[in-house]
Amino acid sequence: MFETLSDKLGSVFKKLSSKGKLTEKDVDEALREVRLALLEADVNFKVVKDFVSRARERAVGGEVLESLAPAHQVIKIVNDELVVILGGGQQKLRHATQPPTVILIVGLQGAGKTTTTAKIALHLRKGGQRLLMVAADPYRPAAKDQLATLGKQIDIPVFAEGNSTLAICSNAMKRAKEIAASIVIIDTAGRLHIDEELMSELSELGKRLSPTEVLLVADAMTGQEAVKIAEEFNAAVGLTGVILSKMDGDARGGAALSITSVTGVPIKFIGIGEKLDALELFYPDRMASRILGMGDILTFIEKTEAATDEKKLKELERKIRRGGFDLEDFLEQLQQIRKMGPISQLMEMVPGISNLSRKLPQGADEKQLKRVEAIIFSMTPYERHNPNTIDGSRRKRIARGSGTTPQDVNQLLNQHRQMQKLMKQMGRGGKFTSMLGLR
Ligand SMILES: Nc1nc2c(ncn2[C@@H]2O[C@H](COP(=O)(O)OP(=O)(O)O)[C@@H](O)[C@H]2O)c(=O)[nH]1
Ligand SMILES: [Mg+2]
Repeated sequence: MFETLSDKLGSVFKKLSSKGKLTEKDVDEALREVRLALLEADVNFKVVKDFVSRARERAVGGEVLESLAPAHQVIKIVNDELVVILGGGQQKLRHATQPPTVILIVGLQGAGKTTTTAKIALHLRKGGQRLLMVAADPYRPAAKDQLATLGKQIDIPVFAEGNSTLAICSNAMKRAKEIAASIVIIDTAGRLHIDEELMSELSELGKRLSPTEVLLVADAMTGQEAVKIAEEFNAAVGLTGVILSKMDGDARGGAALSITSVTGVPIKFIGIGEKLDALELFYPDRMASRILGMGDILTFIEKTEAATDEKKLKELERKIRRGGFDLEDFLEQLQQIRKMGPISQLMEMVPGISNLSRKLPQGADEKQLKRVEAIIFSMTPYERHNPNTIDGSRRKRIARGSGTTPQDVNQLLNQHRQMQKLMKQMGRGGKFTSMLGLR
């Protein structure tokens, strides 16, 4: 899934990350390569064009270029925009207020409708629903047999009585009542190509049944053809969702990356194999990070964002400007950093911050942090606010209290002084937070 695109984007970002500071030209060049990669992945050209222009607009702003990790900011922007074209948030299946919920499955022959019908039934039964599957294809007896076989495999009833599509469906609704099914999934007949007859039959079915969901099953491997099919089905019968089947065999991903932007219809599931459990809910954000293969960096950016309390930062900035960054703040800062996970790992993830880490007190690792905490906890509040008053005898007392040596205490005081100086420098002009790349 998305292998080609992943590889291409990976090398674009690797090049970008190796640069450190970025110019507008660097960003443009990278985005040009992103554009090519998307086109090669068979993404709709209009979608690509909008994608690149939105990404560029966000990426060449001063804040990104001046941040300490501009390459990662650019990656984040590309990630965000991927999420947008993939549809934004996850779209759940709707349920009827008055059961049964009726799900109409439509699509061309061979797209995977029958298989997907059984997959969805299995998926919904896990959620505690009572299901009925309907083989609404009076033309091909084999279609009914296929669904019946799948039904047996997963022990879900299949209904197929009637001599027309409409008759089968209305009989099925009666049966659903009898067995108190909460969800009815209707597998309709397909055609090799879109034709008038199929469309008018489906649109008639839509009027009669007023289904809760009309889901198009489209073969992801057909790329832009799948997008075209989705447009036509949407115009004729009104889709509430798309299921992209055969994603497991699709290395490019053009259909997935275009279909929602072009049609406005969300992808609700993807099929990732022939087996009946090979169905996944579609999460645009997870898909984007899968494409970028940058889960770790995105996680880092998220963690920093989560661990950063905007109000506290503001307060800190004010203190720094006043030169009042005391040991209490020092401790709090360290704890904030610690919330983000193992420091060494975090520092490695972001080149900008790894530069900074060299300037931070040496050896700011987990063990050190614990010791620092112990030392500060052994101080009185007065001492924490006024570290300059800590003389030899106080040092000894604090060392004893924290199970450390007076040298350790001394070292901490030096580190604090160093950090205070550093922060005062960066605090000028309110640059402290952007220095950490947190904005
Ligand atoms: N690899 C793979 N094969 C699939 C997937 N979904 C369906 N298929 C296969 O596609 C073929 C056609 O599926 P079928 O459900 O009969 O399509 P229908 O004509 O639309 O009902 C079958 O061989 C399925 O096993 C999928 O997500 N991945
Ligand atoms: Mg079928």
